[in-house]
Amino acid sequence: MRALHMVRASRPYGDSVRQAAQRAQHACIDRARALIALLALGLLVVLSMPGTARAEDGYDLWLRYRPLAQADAVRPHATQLVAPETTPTQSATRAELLRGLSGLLGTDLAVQPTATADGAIVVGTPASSPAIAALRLKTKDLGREGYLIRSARIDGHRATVIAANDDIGALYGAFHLLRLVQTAQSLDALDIREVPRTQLRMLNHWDNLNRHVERGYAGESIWDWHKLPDYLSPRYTDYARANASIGINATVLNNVNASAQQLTPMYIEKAAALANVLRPYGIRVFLSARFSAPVEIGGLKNADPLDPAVKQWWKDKADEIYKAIPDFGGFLVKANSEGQPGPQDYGRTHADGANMMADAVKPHGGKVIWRAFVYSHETPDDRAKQAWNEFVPLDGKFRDNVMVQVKNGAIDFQPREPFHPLFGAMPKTPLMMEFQITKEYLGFATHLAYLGPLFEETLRADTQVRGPGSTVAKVIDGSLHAGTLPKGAITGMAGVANIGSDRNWSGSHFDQANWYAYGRLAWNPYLSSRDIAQEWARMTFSSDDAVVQPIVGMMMGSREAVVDYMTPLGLHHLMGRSHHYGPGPWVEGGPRADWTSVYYHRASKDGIGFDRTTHGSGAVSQYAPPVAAQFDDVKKTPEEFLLWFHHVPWDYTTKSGRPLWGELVHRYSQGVDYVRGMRRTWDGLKGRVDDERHAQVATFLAIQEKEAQWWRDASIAYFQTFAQRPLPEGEAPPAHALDYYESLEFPFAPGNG
Ligand code: BDP
Repeated sequence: MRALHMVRASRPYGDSVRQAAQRAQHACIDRARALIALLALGLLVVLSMPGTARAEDGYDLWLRYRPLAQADAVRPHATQLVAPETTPTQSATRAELLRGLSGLLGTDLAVQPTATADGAIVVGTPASSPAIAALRLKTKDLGREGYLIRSARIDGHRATVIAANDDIGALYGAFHLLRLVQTAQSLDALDIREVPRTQLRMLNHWDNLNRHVERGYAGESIWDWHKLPDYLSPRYTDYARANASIGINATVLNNVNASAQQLTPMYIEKAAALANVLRPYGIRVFLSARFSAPVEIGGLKNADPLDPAVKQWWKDKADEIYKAIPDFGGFLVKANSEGQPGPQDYGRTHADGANMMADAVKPHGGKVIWRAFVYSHETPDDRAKQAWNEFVPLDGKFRDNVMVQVKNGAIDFQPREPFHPLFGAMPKTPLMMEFQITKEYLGFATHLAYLGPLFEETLRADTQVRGPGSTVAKVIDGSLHAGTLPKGAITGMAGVANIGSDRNWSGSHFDQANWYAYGRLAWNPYLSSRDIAQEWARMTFSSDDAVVQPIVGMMMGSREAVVDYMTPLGLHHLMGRSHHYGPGPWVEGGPRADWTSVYYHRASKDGIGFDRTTHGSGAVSQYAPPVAAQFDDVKKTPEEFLLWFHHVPWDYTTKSGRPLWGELVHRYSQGVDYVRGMRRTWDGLKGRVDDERHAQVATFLAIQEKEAQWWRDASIAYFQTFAQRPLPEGEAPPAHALDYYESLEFPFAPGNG
C-alpha cells in the first residue's frame, strides 16, 4: 500500500506508469538501504559505547569480552601478539587472546613472530618461544600449570610476558591477563606468579546417559550422548574454555549413581570424543564407575574386590579405556551409599574396593576417587557420625593413587553445616573436598544464593588437629599433613556441577558465579569470596562500580539469607521429600528415618535441635578436642550451629536476648526481608544491566521472595505446633494454615534422582 501511494505521488510527466513504478521502487530500495545502513551504524555506535546495556543471554559467561570503558589505558599494552601456534593448546591460547583483546579493545592485534614495537604481549614457554627462553625467567618451580606474568623489555620494546613451563600454564596465564583487562586493573609493572594450590580441580557431573541431570536445574545434560562421538557440539569447546579460564582441569562426565553402561565400548568411544575436545584446555576426563559393573556388563558372578576374576576384569577395563583415552584420569566411586553396590556387599572394606580399582588404573597413572558419603539407615548411629566411623580406621590403608572425597559437611550439602569431622582426621590419606555447586538444597536455580561464602567458611574452618590454624584449606592442599601423606599424594577439590543445556549454562545468571567461585577457590582455597564476587560481577555485568558494588552487596549476604529463611540456627534437612523442593519440616515415616525431617530437627514441646553433645549422639567427639569442647558447650557453640549440636528449650535465651522461639521466627523473617532488599537493589540497576538479563533476574528474585515467604510461613506454622507460643509482636502470621502447606505436592519438580 505504502509503495503504491509513493508511485502515484512522485510520477513526473511523460513517464510511463511502469517506468515510474520502477523508479519509485528503486528510490524505495535506496531509502531502505540507507535506513539499514543508518541502523547498522547506530547499532555499531551503541555496541562500541562502553557500559551500554544491550541484550545478552548469558551464554558468554564471564568471558564476554565486550568493549571496555578503559580501553585507551590498555591499548598501549596490547599492540601486538607474539604467541606460538604449533600445538592445540597454543592455538587455543592464541585464539583466546585475540578474541578477548580485540573484543575488549575494539582493535585487532597484529600477530608477530617477535616483538617489534612497544606493547607486545609475548606468550609461551622457554621451549616454544625464543623470546621467553632469552629472558631466562625462573619457571622451574612453576610446575606444569603455573605461570608468570611480567612487564619486561624485549629487544628494547616494552612487553607483557606470560611465561610457563608447559603450554597449559601459558593458557592459564593468558586467561589471567584477560581477567586483569576485564576487571580494569593496571597493566604497568606486572609481576605475577601463580601456581595452583591443589592438583585436581574437578567438576562432578551428575549426568545420566538419558541426559537427565540428577539435581540439575539448568536443563538437560550438556553431553549429547546420543549424537556422540560424531557430533561435537561447539558448546563442548566453550565449556572447556570457561573451565580453563578458572583453572578447572578435570571432569567426571557421569553421575555418581552410575550406570554400568558408561563402561561399555560404545560409551567409552563417546567419552573419548569428549576427552579429545577438552584435552587442549588441560581438562582430563574421569568416569564414575559402578562397582557392580563386572556383573552387569562383564557377565561375572560377583563383584567381590578380592576375587581374581573381578580384579582382572577391572584391569582389562582400565586397559581398554586407556587405549581410547590415553590421559584418562581415573574412576570416581560411590559405593555402599544410598543403595549403591560396593565392597561391603561381599564383606570387604572400602579400602579393599578402592585398592582393587586403584591397582587397575595404576599402570596408566590413573587415580581412584572414593567417596566418603556413606551412611546407612540400618546403622543405628547418628547419620552425621557414620562416614567418620567407617573411614578413620582405614587411614593409611589406601593405595597411594586413591583419594577420599569428603563432602564439606557431615550430612549433605545443607545451606549451612559445620565442617566435616573427617577433615584433619585422616592424616595419611589425601582428602578431596566435595562441594555442591548445583543448588539442590538452596532453592534450585531461581534463588539467588552466592555460594562463595559457604565454600570460604568451610575452607577457613579450623580443625585444630595440629593446633590453631589447622584449617580445612590446609588439609585440602596437603600442607597440614605433608609429613604423613603418602609420597606424591595428590590434592584436589571437586564441585558437583550446575551446568546444563540451558542457554545460560547454569539455569540462572547468578548461578554462573557459583561455578566461577568454585573454580577460583579450587585453584587457591585461600582467596576471599568477596574478591571473587567483585571479579565475577565486573566480568559478567559491567565494569562500572555503580553496578558492581550493589551486585556484590546482594551476593555476599544471599547465602545467609537462604540459611535464615530455610534452616536458621543450625537446623538442617527440612526440605520436601525426594525432590527437595520447598519446605517439608513435617516429613516423617517412609522407608528410612534418616531421609525424614523429624530425624534432624527433633522438635517437641520441650524444645528443638539434635543433641550431638557427649550427652547425646556424641558426634562432637569426632572433632579435635578443642573443637569438640566448644561444640559440646551450648554457650560456646557458635549460634549458627546451635540446633545442629544441641536440643534447646523454646525459651532458651539467645545472644540477641530473644528467647529461642522468638529468635527463630526473627531469623525466618530476616531471610525474607533480605530477598526484598535484593529486589529493591536489582530494580535500581534497571538500565545499567542489559534488559534481557535484568528482566530474568528480576523475575527470579520475585520467585525467590515468594518461596522464601513460603519457607518462613510453612516452617513457623509447623514449629509453632511444638513451641505453643504466640508469634512475637510485629511478626505476621503465616498466610495459610499448616495443613495447606503439608498438602502441597510437586511430582514433577526438576532434578529428582
Ligand atoms: C544427595 C542427593 C542425591 C545424590 C547424593 C550423593 O540428593 O541425589 O545422589 O547426594 O551425593 O544430596 O551421592
